[in-house]
Amino acid sequence: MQQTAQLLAALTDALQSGQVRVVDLTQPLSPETPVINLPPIFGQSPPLTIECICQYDDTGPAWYWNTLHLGEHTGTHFDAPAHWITGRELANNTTDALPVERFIGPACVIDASREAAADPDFLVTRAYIQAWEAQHGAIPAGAWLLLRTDWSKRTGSDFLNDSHTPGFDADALRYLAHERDVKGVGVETVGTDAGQAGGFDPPFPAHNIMHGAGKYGLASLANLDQLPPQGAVVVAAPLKIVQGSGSPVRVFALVGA
Ligand code: 23J
Ligand code: MN
Repeated sequence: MQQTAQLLAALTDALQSGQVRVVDLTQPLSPETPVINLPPIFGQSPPLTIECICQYDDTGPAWYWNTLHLGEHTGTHFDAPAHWITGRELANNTTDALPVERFIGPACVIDASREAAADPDFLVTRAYIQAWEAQHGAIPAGAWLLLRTDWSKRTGSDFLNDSHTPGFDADALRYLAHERDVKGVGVETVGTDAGQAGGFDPPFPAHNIMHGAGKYGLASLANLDQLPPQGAVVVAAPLKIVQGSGSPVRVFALVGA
C-alpha cells in the first residue's frame, strides 16, 4: 500500500514538474471531420452536425450548450469488439461492458511514415513488425500497437485519398492478436483497415481479426510522431454507450520528457 501510494505520488509529481508530458493523440472534432466512405451499397456514417440549443440568449440567458448528431465511428474514435460480426458473440463486447483497466496500456509505435509516403497502399507485414521488434524490443502483452504513417498531417481529400491509405496485412494482424496479445491497434487513418482492405482475404482484416480476438481499434490518431517507439503509456476510454459499437474518444499518451 505504502509502495503504491509512492508510485502514484511519483506519477503526479512527474506530471506536475513536466518530467512526464501528456501528448494529445486526438484530432479536432467538427462538421469538417472526414468520415469513412464505404461503397454506396452499404449504410453511410454521417458527418457530425452541431445544433446550438442556446448561447446566453432568450432560450438560456446564462448558459451555452449544443446538440450533437454523429456516428459512433467519427473522427478520433474507439472500435469495440462488437463493431464486427467476428466479435458479435464475445462477452462484454460493447462500450458499456469493457473493463476500464483495459483503456490504459503501454504503447508500441511502429514508424512506417517513409513507406506510406512512397506508397499510400503500404501494408505492414509480420516480417516488418518482427524487424521492428529486433530493433526496439518485443511488443508486450496488453500493448496498444500504434502505426505511425504521418497520415494525420494530411488535410482535405488527401486524408481519405480515394481509399488509398496504409494499414496492415492479415498475417501481421494475426501475429499481433494471437502471438503478441496486444490490446488493439491504433492508426492515423480514418479506420484501422487499409483503404483497399475491403478486397483483402478476409475483407477488412484489422476489424475481422482484431475484434474476433476481443481486441480494440483506435482510428484517426494524431501526434504519433511525438511518441517514442516504446515507453509511452496510452489512455483511450470510450463513452459508456449502452450496447455501443464504439465511440469518439479523447486519446492521450504519457511520455517521459
Ligand atoms: C464499417 C465498415 C468498414 C470499416 C469501418 C466501419 C471503419 O473503419 C470503422 O470506423 O470502424 S473499414
Ligand atoms: Mn471505427
